[in-house]
Amino acid sequence: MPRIAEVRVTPILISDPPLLNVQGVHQPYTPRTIVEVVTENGAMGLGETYGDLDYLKLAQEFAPSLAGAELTVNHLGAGLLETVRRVDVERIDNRVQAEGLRGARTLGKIAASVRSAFEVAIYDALGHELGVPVHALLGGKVRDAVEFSGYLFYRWAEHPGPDEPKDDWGAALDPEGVVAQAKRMAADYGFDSFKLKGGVFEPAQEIAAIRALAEAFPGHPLRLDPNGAWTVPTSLEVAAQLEDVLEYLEDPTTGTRNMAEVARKTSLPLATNMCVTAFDDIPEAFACDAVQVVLSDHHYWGGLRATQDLAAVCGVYGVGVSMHSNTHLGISLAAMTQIAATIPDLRYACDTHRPWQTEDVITEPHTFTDGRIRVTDAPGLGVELDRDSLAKLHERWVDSDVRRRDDLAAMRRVNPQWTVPTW
Ligand code: GKR
Ligand code: MG
Repeated sequence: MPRIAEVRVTPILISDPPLLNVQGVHQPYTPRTIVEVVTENGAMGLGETYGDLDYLKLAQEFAPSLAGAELTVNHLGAGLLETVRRVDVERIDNRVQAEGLRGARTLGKIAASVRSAFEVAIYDALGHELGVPVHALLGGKVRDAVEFSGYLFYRWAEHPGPDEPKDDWGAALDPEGVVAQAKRMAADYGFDSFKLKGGVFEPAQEIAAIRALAEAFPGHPLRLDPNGAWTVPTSLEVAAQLEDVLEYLEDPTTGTRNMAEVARKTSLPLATNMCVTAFDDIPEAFACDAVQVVLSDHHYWGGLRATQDLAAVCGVYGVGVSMHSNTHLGISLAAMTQIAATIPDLRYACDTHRPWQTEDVITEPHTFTDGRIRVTDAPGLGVELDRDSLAKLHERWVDSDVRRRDDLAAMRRVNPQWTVPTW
């Protein structure tokens, strides 16, 4: 087995458009962490995960311990858990801090998210050593292309500050704006299904937007995700009004009990990336049938193999599997595509933030055909690091004081009185 010679961890800041959600608005720049694993034979593997300070500190503390280790993934868990206990982790308020959009923060989940970047990088490096794609290391692909859904966001035309990144998507603040965004995504990327990030306006407005989408795209799978912004009665009201057009309703409310109550009283499947976000959450949630679809995410479930385990457990319980995404670059998209290619019963198109990120750290960012990404058989993840771009985005991180995603603070630049709404 080849050994690891060196591991590099690089924090970067990437530009992000002013996308709205229940906790505020995306900042002009958001952090990511890039991991490079180099083997003694010179093969290289890449990984990517959250860039918020706690994740970065943990990755930086842990990385040196891998030098000299075998290029395998099984030793990652224990070492990381031991390191995370040493790192001074900040307390956050899930309700108002963007991490809460992915469910409760625990030490285990921070470690899992960091682990995922090292695991992906090791699989990538191993793939290069052996000349095989990552999917082959995970048992092999069961499809040649992975379908993604278009991720629609209410958004402002631009960030409030001068000299902040701009794009040409324009504002989307009403049903017409949402439909125009979906039409452009369908034309440019061929997406067939759409997810609207809700929890931004009062539910009646978001119901109108979904209705407008259903009219513009008859029969296409649609999803609405307010990130737990609604009470149980509001969730039931929305579900009743959209039962005929939604493929699933994602995290209408927070907490397993509330989700279970909604699930009992609607025929719509409920999906989640907030209530079941770790293996520990599964027994209670599945026992009370709180969710019918779990959104996997190799970042916070702890990597590619954990995602396969999650899919297997869901299969046993008859719970569907789909895939969640957060702001990400091409290394993560390559990993998402490789793992999705290996999951037999992936019934739904995966989420991706891709249209919203225009910068990347790989030389050839992915393209979508008919809303799908072809599953490469090239060695590893099939992507190559763009060193100049990595250096430039790292330089931006060095020159900035942005060290975590903070949608609430970004919103308060415009409206200092703003608080997280509940309907
Ligand atoms: O990017 O604003 C966002 C999303 O709200 C993201 O943070 C969520 O984690 O996309 C995610 C979701 O499905 O909840
Ligand atoms: Mg969600």
